[in-house]
Amino acid sequence: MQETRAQILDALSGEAVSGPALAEELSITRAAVWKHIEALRAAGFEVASTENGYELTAVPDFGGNAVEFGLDAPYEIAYYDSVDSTNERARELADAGEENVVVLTDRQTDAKGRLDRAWESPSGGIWLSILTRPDLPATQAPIVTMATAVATARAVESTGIDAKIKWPNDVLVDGQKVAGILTEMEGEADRISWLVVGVGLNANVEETDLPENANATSLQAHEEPIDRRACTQALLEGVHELLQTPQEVLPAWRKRSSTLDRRVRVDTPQGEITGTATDVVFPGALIVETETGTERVTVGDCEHLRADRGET
Ligand code: BT5
Repeated sequence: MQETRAQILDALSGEAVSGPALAEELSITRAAVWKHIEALRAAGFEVASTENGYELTAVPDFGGNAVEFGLDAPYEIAYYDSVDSTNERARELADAGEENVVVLTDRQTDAKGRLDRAWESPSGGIWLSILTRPDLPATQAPIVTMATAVATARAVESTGIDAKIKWPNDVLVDGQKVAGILTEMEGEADRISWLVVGVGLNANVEETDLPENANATSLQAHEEPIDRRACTQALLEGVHELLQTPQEVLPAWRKRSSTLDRRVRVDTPQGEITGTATDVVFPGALIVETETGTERVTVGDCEHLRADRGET
């Protein structure tokens, strides 16, 4: 958001402030204050003119300005009403040298899941990609994905809904997928150049707009209405906070895991592994006890098996 407008919003967050007082505080003219207030109104902020001065009475429901306002994380928001894929936009920003930018949109027309699968993104979801340049070797990138899964689960919890995480990074509500994460990066083995972590969270979307046979759900199906602005802020703040304290990521992940202590079948590039998932270890590998020994799985699609029904 434009710097002076952000300062005006900050100033108005507590109490009403008069035009002259704002002008003095920000070292701008009264006419400039008026122009900025008009621009904020046009952007959806409700600023009342009272006898005590300007008063902020409402913030837009969603959008770049809404999410940036009051956000306690160092990310700039690049908002689109509609975009092909936020990960694609973020990759372009990475190529242009940007960092700490979040591409956010209301709907996507060509969004991606892992392994070239498609991701349905109707209007009303929280579809975003965080572009950072973490000071990590490429091999440790999965910890960023794990942190994002925890932050997404916590953001869901902030709406009053219980969330679990299925390895590696699906967020589930009542056993159904409510969010997915796609991490992409570029760099040398010893250092990541850029990393884009994309999150698709089915917030205010109809379940009927989600793919059939995908066991998908939306937050809206469990609790209404979902405050997308607050939920997005919680998610971004959670990611930022966890990346400062990486040692907290796996304990928080384990606490919400729906995979640990279960029979699983993991489809990996090296073949299928079946056994009991016993732990997750840095930077995000799943430990599976199989009949022939202990396996440490770093990538793959995981299926939970029902112990009581055999491995079908
Ligand atoms: C994922 O892939 O779960 C990662 C999804 C990442 C999407 C975000 S949205 C913002 C950013 N921009 C992008 O272009 N992508 C990221 P995967 O584990 O491969 O799951 C994909 C499968 O989930 C599909 O094959 C469907 O079966 C199912 N699916 C598709 N859309 C879904 C949805 N909205 N909710 C739940 N399941 C869905």
